[in-house]
Parts: sequence; structure tokens; C-alpha cells
Amino acid sequence: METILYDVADHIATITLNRPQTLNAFTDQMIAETTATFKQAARDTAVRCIVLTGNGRGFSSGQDLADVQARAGDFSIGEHLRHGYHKLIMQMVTLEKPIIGAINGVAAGAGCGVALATDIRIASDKASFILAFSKIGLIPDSGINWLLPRMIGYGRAYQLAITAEKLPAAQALEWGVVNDVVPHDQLPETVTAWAHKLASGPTLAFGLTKRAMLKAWDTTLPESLEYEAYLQEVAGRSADNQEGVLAFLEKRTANFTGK
Ligand code: LHQ
Repeated sequence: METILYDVADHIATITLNRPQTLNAFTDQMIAETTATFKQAARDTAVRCIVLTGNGRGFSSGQDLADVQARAGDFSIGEHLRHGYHKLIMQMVTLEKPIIGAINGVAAGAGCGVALATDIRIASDKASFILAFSKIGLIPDSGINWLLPRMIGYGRAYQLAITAEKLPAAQALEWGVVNDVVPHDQLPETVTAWAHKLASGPTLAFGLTKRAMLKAWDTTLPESLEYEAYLQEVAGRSADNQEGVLAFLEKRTANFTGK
């Protein structure tokens, strides 16, 4: 792969967007490589937690605008979204393993959408989020219209969209866009600690929880209760459930395997 780095160690897969000279702007190749790598991490039974971050001072500046400009005339944005970003966002949101977004710097445009599609976001104090779309006469895409109002409410989401103003890390924490903000030089160790904790947890249950919450956004309470019962039946038959209950009764730390 040429546009991302991929590493698996200690049950943790790390995907690093790697076009630092553009603050990790997305080309077709980078969208395809990132999507394929998430798919690989999903299938790899050794992987129990995934970290997504950016190389250099940016997380991602969104669509590579120089690339789009070079293809002007022969370019359908709708088709580009359908064949590229939609697959990436759906791959991430339906992937039944926790994805940690290590937001190391600016996340703009579609880069913001990709950041929001992670499950737990830990931000550097130098990070920010910018819905840069309106600056170039576009609307938010990459799932932002669905994800962001659910996180921060319509008024704030609409404000960010139409002003394209920067949401700094501290404000993002206050509004619930990120789970934590840490000094920039402490981001790697903080994310590693989170990743180790998640990767040694009951990861089957973590995956099913993600599925239950995603489904609940589009269903009624009775439907959601029924789906919980169905998934809990699965979790209740897992080795991790057995081990967790036994460990509690024996007053020791549980040794979860994700099975
Ligand atoms: C870039 C980019 C970039 C190329 C920085 N592309 N080079 C989907 C489908 C199809 C069409 C369109 O869009 C979409 C979805 C979208 O994502 S639309 C939104 C696209 N993104 C943007 O509009 C953001 C553009 N970038 C910026 O506004 C700024 O770069 C931000 C605010 C992200 C960072 O500002 P600074 O920290 O001041 O950095 P910089 O602007 O100096 O950028 C550093 C370099 O990165 C610079 O290159 P250079 O050779 O001068 O050092 C930029 O040209 C390059 N770069 N973003 N999206």
C-alpha cells in the first residue's frame, strides 16, 4: 500500500493515513486502500481493536482538491461518493470491533466524516474539526449529516456546516464530539493504553454492542428491546460471559478472549 501504513501487534491494528504533505487528503487510492484495510482488520481474528490516525500534523484534510480539479469535466461527485466514501464509512460503522480515532490534528471535510465514523475519539489538544464543505460551495457528506446532529444536535451541527468555522479540540470535548483531549505529546501513549484495554476486553460483546446501538437509531423501542434480547442471547453463550461471571465470583480479573 502506498497511501496508508498498517501494523498489527498485541491484537491491535493501527491504520495510519500517510499523505502528510497534503495533511492526508483522500485520493481514490487512499479511500480504496483504507477501506480494504478496514475489511482485512475485520476478518483477521487476531485483531480485537483498531486505531485510525494520521501521519504528520493533520488527521485528514478531506478530499484531495488538486486531484478533483485535475479531473474536472470528467468527474461525477455523486458517483465518487457512492463508489468511494460510502463504502469506507459503511465498512467502519458496521465493523464489529471498536475503532479508536486518534485525532492528531485537523480533520476537515470528508476527513471529518471519517473521524466521526470511529467509535471512540481521543484528540490531541492541537486537533480540530472543520466542515470545510461550504467554503467550496458543497454540502457535508461522508455520513456527517447523519452522524453529527446525533452527537451534538441539529443547531450546532448546522452552524458548523454553514459557517465552516473551526471546532477546536476543547470545544469538541465539551460538545461530546470526542471522548478525551490530551496534550499533543501524550496522544500516542493515551491511545495505546485505550487500545490495550479494549483489545483485552470482551470484544465479541463490544462488537455486538456497536451493532445494537447502530440498529437502535433507526428502530422503535419495542424493536430495539427485541434486538437486544436476540444479541444478548448470543453474548450470553460466549466464553467471555462464562469467564466474566466466574472471575467475578472468584474475585479475580477476568481473562477475556473475545470468543
Ligand atoms: C490539500 C488539502 C486538500 C489537497 C490541504 N487537498 N491539498 C467529496 C467528493 C468530491 C469532491 C469534493 O469533496 C468531497 C468531500 C470533501 O472532503 S470537500 C472538503 C475538502 N477539503 C477542504 O476543503 C479542506 C481544504 N484544506 C484546508 O482548508 C486547510 O488546508 C486546512 C484548514 C485543512 C488546514 O490549514 P493549514 O493548517 O493552514 O494547512 P495548509 O492549508 O497550509 O495545508 C498544508 C498543505 O496541504 C498545503 O500544501 P502546500 O504545498 O502549500 O504545503 C495544502 O495545499 C495541502 N492541502 N488540504 N483537501
